[in-house]
Amino acid sequence: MVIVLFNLPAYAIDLGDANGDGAVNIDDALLIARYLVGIEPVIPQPNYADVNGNDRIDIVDAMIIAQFHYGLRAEIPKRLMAIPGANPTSGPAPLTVNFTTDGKDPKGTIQVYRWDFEGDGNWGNMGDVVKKRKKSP
Ligand SMILES: [Ca+2]
Ligand SMILES: [Ca+2]
Repeated sequence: MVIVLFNLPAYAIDLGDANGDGAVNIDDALLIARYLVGIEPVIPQPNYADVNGNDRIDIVDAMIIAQFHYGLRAEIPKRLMAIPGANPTSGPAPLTVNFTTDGKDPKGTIQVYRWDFEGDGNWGNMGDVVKKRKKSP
């Protein structure tokens, strides 16, 4: 039996959804603009509002979102959240694999890494490198 691990995609989030409605559009740009002049007291998702990543929410972020909304910008900036990896990625069972991740947190520092190898919602707190021994799938 040979175990082959799928390449896991990096998890990235679209920035710009400041109001948290699941879409990046002019409403987010207007929300930021209203927030900056004091009409709106809070931005529901401030970590998504700083689209240019300069650690400030300002009119440039609103302009980038507006440019995206009106088609003047093809893509909205993304922020990479985690880069999962495995080594080795295949081999005969039983296979011992080092799972790794290089995570990014928009808020700053990652406090804990959690892994759910069984996919059952039970998360184990471990480090950013985890060794697992896999039997046959
Ligand atoms: Ca939105
Ligand atoms: Ca910004």
